[in-house]
Amino acid sequence: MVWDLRSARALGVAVALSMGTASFGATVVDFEDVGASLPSDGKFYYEGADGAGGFTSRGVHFRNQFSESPFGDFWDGWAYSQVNDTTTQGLVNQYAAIPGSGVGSSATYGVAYPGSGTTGGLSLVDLPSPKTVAGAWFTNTTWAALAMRNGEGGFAPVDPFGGDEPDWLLLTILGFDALGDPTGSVEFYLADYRFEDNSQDYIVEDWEWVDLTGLGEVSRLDFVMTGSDVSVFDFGEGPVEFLDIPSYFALDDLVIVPEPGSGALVAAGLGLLAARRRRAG
Ligand SMILES: [Ca+2]
Ligand SMILES: [Ca+2]
Ligand SMILES: [Ca+2]
Repeated sequence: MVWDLRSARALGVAVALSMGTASFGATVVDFEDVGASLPSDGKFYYEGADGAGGFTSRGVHFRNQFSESPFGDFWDGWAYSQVNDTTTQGLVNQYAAIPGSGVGSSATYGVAYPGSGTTGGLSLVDLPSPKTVAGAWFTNTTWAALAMRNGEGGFAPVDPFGGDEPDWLLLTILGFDALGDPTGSVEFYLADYRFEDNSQDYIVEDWEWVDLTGLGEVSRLDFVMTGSDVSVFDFGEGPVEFLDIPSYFALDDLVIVPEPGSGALVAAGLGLLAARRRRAG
């Protein structure tokens, strides 16, 4: 695919097209506002080590949690990052997206660790008021992509994806309304080797647009990751499946529709652009 590499600028054009006026713009949560402070303390990412509990980009809040312990530092939820390492596999490179930059070669993108063996609650995204989210661009992190491509040793080894094995890694995006009630869910496969024809098997390594209009008007988004490669543990409250593949994904350019009910228009505009790109490509 060609169109999924296009920039936030192209997105802006699509949104303007669908609205009929450029001044009636959607909010594009691109992380470049918060990214302007990087590097910070010599790091090209921010994971909440100051205990702030999250950060806000373009008015949208991304939760995180950071704690220090004798066993090392623990982080979950969201980080923003400008890390461009596409080759280092492992925890030391946990804040890198596999394309090596944000959408449209932008500097900054978001990285989430929604937890392994959870049903959500860690990688929360909160909107300032209920809105339709047109969609966002998603991809794998470097660590997860390389773990699937090459396999990985350690406590719960992962075999390389390939052959006839029907491996998969799935991101489920959950919507919630202002009362906290679920509005729906959208599934996006970050890797899918379940195809009978193995030439169709894939690991996502470019930014891909995911339409989220099906969630309706939401106040909150949450994220859950599941996959084929799991270990089962029981800590006394019943068996829980923990993902062996590093449980991370990356996100950039979350597009929020300005007015209720115009989500379909934005989606149509983006779809039109996608069709044009496909034909042109
Ligand atoms: Ca960006
Ligand atoms: Ca496997
Ligand atoms: Ca296959």
